[in-house]
Amino acid sequence: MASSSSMRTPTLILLSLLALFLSSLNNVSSSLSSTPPLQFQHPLDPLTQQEIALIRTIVLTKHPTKNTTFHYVGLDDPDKPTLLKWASSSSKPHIPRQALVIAIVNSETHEVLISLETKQILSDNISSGPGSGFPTLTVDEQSKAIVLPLTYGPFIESVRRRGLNLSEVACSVFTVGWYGETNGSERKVKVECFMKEETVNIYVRPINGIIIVVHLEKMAIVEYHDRNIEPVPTAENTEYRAEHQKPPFGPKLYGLASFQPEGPGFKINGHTISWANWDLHIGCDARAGVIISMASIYDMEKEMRRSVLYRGYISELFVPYQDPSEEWYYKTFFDAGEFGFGHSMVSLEPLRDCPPHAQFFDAYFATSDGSPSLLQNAFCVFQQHGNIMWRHTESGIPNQTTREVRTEVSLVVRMVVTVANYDNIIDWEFKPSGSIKLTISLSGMLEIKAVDIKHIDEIKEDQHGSLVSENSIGIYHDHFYIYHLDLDIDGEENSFVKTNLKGVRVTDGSSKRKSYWTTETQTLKKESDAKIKLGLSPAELVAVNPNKTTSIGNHVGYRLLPASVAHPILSEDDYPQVRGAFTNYDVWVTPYNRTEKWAGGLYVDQSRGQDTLAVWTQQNRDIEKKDIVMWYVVGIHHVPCQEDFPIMPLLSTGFELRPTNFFERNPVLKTLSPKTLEMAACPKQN
Ligand SMILES: *[C@@H]1O[C@H](CO)[C@@H](O)[C@H](O)[C@H]1NC(C)=O
Ligand SMILES: *[C@@H]1O[C@H](CO)[C@@H](O)[C@H](O)[C@H]1NC(C)=O
Ligand SMILES: *[C@@H]1O[C@H](CO)[C@@H](O)[C@H](O)[C@H]1NC(C)=O
Ligand SMILES: *[C@@H]1O[C@H](CO)[C@@H](O)[C@H](O)[C@H]1NC(C)=O
Ligand SMILES: *[C@@H]1O[C@H](CO)[C@@H](O)[C@H](O)[C@H]1NC(C)=O
Ligand SMILES: *[C@@H]1O[C@H](CO)[C@@H](O)[C@H](O)[C@H]1NC(C)=O
Ligand SMILES: *[C@@H]1O[C@H](CO)[C@@H](O)[C@H](O)[C@H]1NC(C)=O
Ligand SMILES: [Cu+2]
Repeated sequence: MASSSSMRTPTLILLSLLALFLSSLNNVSSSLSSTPPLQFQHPLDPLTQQEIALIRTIVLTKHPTKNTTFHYVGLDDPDKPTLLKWASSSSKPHIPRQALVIAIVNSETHEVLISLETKQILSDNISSGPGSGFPTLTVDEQSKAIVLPLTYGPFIESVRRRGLNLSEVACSVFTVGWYGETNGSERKVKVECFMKEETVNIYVRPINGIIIVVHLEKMAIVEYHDRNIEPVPTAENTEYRAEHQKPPFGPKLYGLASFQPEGPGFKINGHTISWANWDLHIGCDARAGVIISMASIYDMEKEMRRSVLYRGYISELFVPYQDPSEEWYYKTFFDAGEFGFGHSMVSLEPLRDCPPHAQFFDAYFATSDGSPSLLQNAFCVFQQHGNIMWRHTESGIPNQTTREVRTEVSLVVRMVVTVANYDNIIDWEFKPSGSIKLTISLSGMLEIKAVDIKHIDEIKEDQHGSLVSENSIGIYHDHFYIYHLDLDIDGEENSFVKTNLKGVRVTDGSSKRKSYWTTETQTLKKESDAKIKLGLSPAELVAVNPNKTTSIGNHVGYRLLPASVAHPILSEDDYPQVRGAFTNYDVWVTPYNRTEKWAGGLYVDQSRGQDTLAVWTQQNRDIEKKDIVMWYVVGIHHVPCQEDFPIMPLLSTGFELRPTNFFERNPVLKTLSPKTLEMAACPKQN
């Protein structure tokens, strides 16, 4: 007895210590997981619950009808000069808050500007007529549209004819696009249905061959066709929920206990964050999702804070599918303008979507009746560990090996935007070296076309996609994200410099080499100079401050380190490409203009390409020594493969904004590696 209990006690102590440790971890993460109390209001802070409720009252007082629906409610951000003055003043004079509402009142689109101070409508304009496109769809009207087929006689008949169970049908809304119609248009969507029987992975079980058009103002089906073409793929092997999978599971992955001996590493004040040498503001908008503003970096050598990015966000996401058939041709989506990137944000799951110690932020958006709706854990902020910041091993000095390694820690802001089948994981990563790394990762489901083909040998004609499972074609498509990046490199007045790398042939016998390359620098003067297709000839693209140089004379700047290049392949005169003309170039530079926010236009649903970045830049304005905005397109051509089925592992791409002669030298030379503790291995509990 005595000997066995003395054997046992240390193990028990260890286990209870472990339990204590783990529960303290849980406490830390739960105490951090709610939005901190608002300590002060930054002029760019998102609308609060109370403000959205107030806006609703103000709008409905003017338009007291059940026919008023709210399609966008957001902060009307203050003028840039006003905001910069506010930021540089120590007294922080109050800036009156204003909101912009886009509402449809009796089928007319209103743009309502509201003062939240005086609680008054400052202006209420009706947007221009046919051809200008329609506002973002509301979640509410989509919810109403997707149940219409379930009580629609001809659809019930189509389902019965296919031998399907109507109770197992789930439908989804698709925008209709624009295909050259010149008369007026009405707000319509297409609805497509899927089988949810024996799976939650509805997108891989489409009921093909049916076209349903819903008129949104009438909220009724106005067009219906059934070509009754192909059988629905089976539910077999489509599940992704762990509890619906059969063993064996694997490969086994091992976890890591984590704690922060020195605290969280960042300071949060409302929506403003200070971390290491960075200060930034994180806003959140129904249309854009996360907006990074006024990111600045502290320069230890100059002993001053220096501006880098005034404002950055994803302005539009264009996803054209490549099947020209009657059932598919129209699938050319603009996820930000048609569905709202912010409205499509989803709650993040602690410890899975974001690591331990992440700080989560909630967001409020207006529903279609204008009332505020809470999205918990809308985005998160965390420190990312594990990479090397810089290193060297020096073995060239006899009898003296030198090794110097500095560990990197960076700050990540993350949101997930799920528009129907696809999940977009959007990261902003800030590094102590001054780099900002932007990563886009895709996950979720392919859009599947049902076919009567079980093996690639049976494919007789172009299926416009890849056979990814029996009876299932993953249709070819692209994802084009366009970032709005208002860089303010050490001040607003910037220029954009293109340094071409050009080959030189040695012809005079001066070298044993026959060729080499050198650089040729060009400051871009007009918008037309700055329409750049990457990958055709090598070039460095740098936003510089023409008035500021380093001590040895280089202009201070930030360089774009692009993602791998993917240009649109559609003809420029094809209707979707006219609407998505902002993808015709990879890089565009415009002079700052407060109204130029949405690269695909303010009203994108059924737009005709009249209000895109491609149109604005026809003004060919000066961009030299101006407050400039860089627009950068990140594209992915997606030829689906079997690994994308039934749900695709993350597919990532990204780019970097990197200081270039911004600092006098490596700015993290004297940044020491953080204290990292390696805990003794704890005994396994079993
Ligand atoms: C709603 O708008 C329609 C026209 O779009 C109009 O016929 C109807 O009377 C309106 N309903 C109300 C309650 O105002
Ligand atoms: C409404 O129109 C007026 C006059 O054209 C303009 O000054 C104002 O900015 C517009 N309001 C909005 C919200 O666009
Ligand atoms: C149809 O689906 C419903 C709901 O899942 C189920 O209760 C019902 O038994 C199904 N009917 C048939 C004929 O399979
Ligand atoms: C526009 O014209 C097409 C045919 O040219 C017609 O089918 C459609 O109904 C018209 N739309 C409207 C809103 O008048
Ligand atoms: C390096 O160390 C070895 C052994 O300690 C010694 O024999 C040798 O002379 C040293 N070389 C130099 C260059 O110092
Ligand atoms: C930039 O430099 C020029 C000439 O050195 C000067 O005239 C101008 O005011 C400066 N601009 C800014 C914004 O500092
Ligand atoms: C701002 O942009 C709009 C749209 O491109 C344009 O009509 C307007 O002239 C621009 N304003 C200025 C001051 O350039
Ligand atoms: Cu894809």
